[in-house]
Amino acid sequence: MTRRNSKKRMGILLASGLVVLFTLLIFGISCYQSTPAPTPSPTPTITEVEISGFAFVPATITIPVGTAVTWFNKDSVAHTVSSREGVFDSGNLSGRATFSYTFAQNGSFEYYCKIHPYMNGEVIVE
Ligand SMILES: [Cu+2]
Repeated sequence: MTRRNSKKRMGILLASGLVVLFTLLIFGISCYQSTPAPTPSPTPTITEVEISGFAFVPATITIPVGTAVTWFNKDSVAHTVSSREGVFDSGNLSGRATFSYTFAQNGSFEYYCKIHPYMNGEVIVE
């Protein structure tokens, strides 16, 4: 083996090393650029219903089984949160008062205010 040959070898080694380095760099950049946009997190379950302006807001909510829902009476007058099937009934809920109920069964639960029967709401339990 001549001295020249070993120099050539060193050159090839260096060149291939550079190629590997360059490839890694390109790969790294492309990986960085192709990072997928973060998947939108699922909309959180609404478990709080406001009683505001003689209405349940939101009027309809969808929750998983076993979820507790809290109604918060933001009006200054009394309301009730009364299931149409008699599953739950808050009784008179004075202004600023809250009522909670845990839905252990799935189904659709319609409710209303006994004082103002035109106030309607629904809890869908999935
Ligand atoms: Cu009412």
